[in-house]
Amino acid sequence: MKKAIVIGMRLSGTAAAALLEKQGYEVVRVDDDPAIAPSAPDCPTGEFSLAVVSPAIGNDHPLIKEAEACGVRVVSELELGIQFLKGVKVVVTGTNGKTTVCDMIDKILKLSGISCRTMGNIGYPVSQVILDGADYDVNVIEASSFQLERTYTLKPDYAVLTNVAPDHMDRYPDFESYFAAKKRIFRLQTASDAAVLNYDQPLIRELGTHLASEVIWVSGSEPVGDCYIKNNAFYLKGEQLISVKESRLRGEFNRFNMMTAIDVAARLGAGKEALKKFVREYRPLPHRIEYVGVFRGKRCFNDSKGTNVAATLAALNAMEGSTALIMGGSDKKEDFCEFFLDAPEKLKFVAATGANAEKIYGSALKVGFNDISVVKDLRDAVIEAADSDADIVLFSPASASFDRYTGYKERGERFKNLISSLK
Ligand code: UMA
Repeated sequence: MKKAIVIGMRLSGTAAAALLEKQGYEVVRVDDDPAIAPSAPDCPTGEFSLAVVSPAIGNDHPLIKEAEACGVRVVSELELGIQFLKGVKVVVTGTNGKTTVCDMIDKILKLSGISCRTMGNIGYPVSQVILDGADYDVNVIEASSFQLERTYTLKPDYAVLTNVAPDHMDRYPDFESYFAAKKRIFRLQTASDAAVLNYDQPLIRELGTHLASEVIWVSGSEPVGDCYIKNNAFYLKGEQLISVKESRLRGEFNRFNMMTAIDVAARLGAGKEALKKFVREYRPLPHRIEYVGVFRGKRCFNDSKGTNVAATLAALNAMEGSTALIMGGSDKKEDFCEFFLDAPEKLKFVAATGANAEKIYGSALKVGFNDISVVKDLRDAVIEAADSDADIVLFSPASASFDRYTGYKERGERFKNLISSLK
């Protein structure tokens, strides 16, 4: 019997192991958390013909190194799952906005009566979709850089790169390595596939000049693609679709996300009425610049999904008034000096909390931003931010959540609970 090892046993690992068993493999499950599974296999690594790694497992993990040294094929969970996917593959990556763009494409296609489902980094492993046994005309796959590593057969019909900025610098030696993982999305594409690219980022514009795929540009500033904004209205193929004002989404980046989704969905058969309905009705996903109510007279926004500097700057720019920002969490080796230098004037106060709070504080002072304090926990941060002179409280950590929470969702729920329970 063929033998496989699965490393990391939460959502991805559990689904991958079950899928492998269905394919006739004897599966050994391992995890560094002893409460979940043994940390090492009970047989020599050379006995495995395949190793499947969960996204959280870094390349320097000893079991990966050992498997490679023994000549074992090592693949990501995404690579395992996609081999069995039928239907069109829309794969979305990028530093920020990828979950939103996937969700938007999915919503438009559903409004158009096209069978589809979202999967991947959005929270549902591709392997689990295969196990579920349902086929979709369109698979909308959110792919993180972690999942794109160790993919070898991924050939999306549409490969979307929303944007790129430093992130996960705790995992990659440098920005180039992170970007290289993202670029794997285009590796096997040919002229019959499409790359949907951000025209406004020079790095991505340059990338577009040497891809084999057809390039579809999306721009927030120039009408270079099929979908663009002119005179405050969304246009598609030269025809006015709907006024931008009919959408309730905040921030330029959200309009960019919408243009991306409209363009891709229209190519997949979405009708004009469905596109208009989408613009009118789409609401932001939880934890993304989510309005959560008023506390001590201040409007409060939960942006717990703001896990890197670029995302937090985008959230800050979307605020309509002077803002007190709550930030901090587990550190991803980002440069917070840059953050304070780039922050708009509306940033009036920062309450830093979490594992990297002192680092954020030091960076702020270093570049002359002095309206900052380090606080014990999120509760104190909410109180300090609300009692500051700013009109708005924004919780957008620019950091991962794993110092105190299981993920950005739990962190965002905690913030929302504080806003509703504190007096
Ligand atoms: N583990 C080890 N050794 C390690 C590291 C982790 O054994 O060195 C174990 C942990 O003990 C744990 C398991 O691995 O049991 C965790 O693996 P995982 O985090 O990969 O867990 P999953 O539940 O499979 O979640 C993953 C994605 N997680 C990450 O990329 C960190 C989820 O994205 C994704 O939704 C899910 O697969 C389904 O595809 C989350 C995420 O934070 C939302 N993504 C990052 C982001 O969006 O920035 C990339």
